[in-house]
Amino acid sequence: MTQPFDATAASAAYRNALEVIGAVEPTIAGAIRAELDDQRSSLKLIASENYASPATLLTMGNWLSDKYAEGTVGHRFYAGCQNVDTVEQAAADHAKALFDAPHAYVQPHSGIDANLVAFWAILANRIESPALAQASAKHVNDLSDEDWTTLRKALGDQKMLGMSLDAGGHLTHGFRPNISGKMFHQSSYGTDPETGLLDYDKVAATAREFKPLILIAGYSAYPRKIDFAKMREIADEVGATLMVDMAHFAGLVAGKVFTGDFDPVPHAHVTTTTTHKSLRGPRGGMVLCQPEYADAVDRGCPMVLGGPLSQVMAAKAVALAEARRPEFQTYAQAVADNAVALAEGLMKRGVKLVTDGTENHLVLLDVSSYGITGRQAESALLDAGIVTNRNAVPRDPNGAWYTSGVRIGTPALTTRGFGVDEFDRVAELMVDVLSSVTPTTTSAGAASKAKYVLADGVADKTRAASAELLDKHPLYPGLDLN
Ligand code: DSN
Repeated sequence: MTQPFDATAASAAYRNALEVIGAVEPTIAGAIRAELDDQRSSLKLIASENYASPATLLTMGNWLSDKYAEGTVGHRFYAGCQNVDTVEQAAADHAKALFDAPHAYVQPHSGIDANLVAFWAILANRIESPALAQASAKHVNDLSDEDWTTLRKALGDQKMLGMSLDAGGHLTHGFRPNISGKMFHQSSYGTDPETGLLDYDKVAATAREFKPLILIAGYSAYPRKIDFAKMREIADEVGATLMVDMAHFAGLVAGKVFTGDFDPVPHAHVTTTTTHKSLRGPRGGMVLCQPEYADAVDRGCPMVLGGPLSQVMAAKAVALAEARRPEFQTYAQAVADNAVALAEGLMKRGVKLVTDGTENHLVLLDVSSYGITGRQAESALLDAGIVTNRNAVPRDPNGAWYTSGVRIGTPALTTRGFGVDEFDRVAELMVDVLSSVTPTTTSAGAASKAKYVLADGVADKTRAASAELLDKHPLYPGLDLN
């Protein structure tokens, strides 16, 4: 499922690049080589990571990086941006075609940046404040103290409603330590305590009572799809703007696994995403929106973003071109099918999953029945060469640091070519490790939340079994740095 590439040409390109880099700073050339070895030899199950194609990766290492291009295509604050214009236009055109979106803004450097652009655009578009209108039209450096005082006052009265962090929402959806929780009065909707599923009637009831300016849908740890048509109905009923953060599942939208009511783009006023997770592009962000938000979205730089990273916009164009090929739809369907196989493989071996399954690319394990925390599970799995991340489960008694959960996903290993049988074997290996972990006891006699012992031989046995799977599906087949 790796994007096909010319291994001879890519090998020569990387060998030559590493020679040039190594002549200046061998430590860095060594770290780049070592990272490839590490990625090749571990079972990468982090739900938000993937393996971009050599074409996408190579696009980021060149002189486009040296060009400033604040502004938008054809309207730059710097001279000589004709090639960046070509790059940005190509990326936006691919994004619009891929997602059937009226407008695309490809400058955000990350998902958080994309969300900030969206927040600002929604405020600028929805709030009838002369100060906001003036601020949108001004360079950020030209805002007076008086402008900012008025803005803060106007912003302080606006409200955002998003999924709670605890239920799988993201920290930029109004979590207090994030700027979103400071810019807006915030409220959240959770999931049903029995099923773990989103209850749309409850979301509607909360929205009616809270009356948010922005209703956010999207998640980083909810293993189900969302009905965006229903979310739009709720937003319309209360006069909210529907913003969808599809960072995690953009690849499933691009690959036509999520269509109709489950495709956010036609239903949301503004859709944000990252480009590197299931979408398999470079690390970065993007905003798609309906025409009425386009002007305000395009003011993202310089309002909340620094100068665009032209080399990353170029890599977005390459990755989006790849995602427009029919093979990407096959890949996206395999990501979803593999997630079901992984979930079933875990459940049939006795693992408790949040929502008892999955409908997307991710699976959230509740490891408390093993008598361990998410942190102990994450560390023990890593000892055995299985890379995951700990994650809170709804109403987690261990909080967000130690947690009771482990979040895993299928995008990366599906790129390597793993299928349902291999994911069932991955489930078996994970269960072998989880059932061999014992928490150590603290000096006060309590079970530690961080320290543990993994039974002798389990790590080595798991690594050997993983190596068999990984050797069958090499990462970047034929790519040789020596
Ligand atoms: N870091 C991303 C994730 O892992 O979901 C989101 O911020």
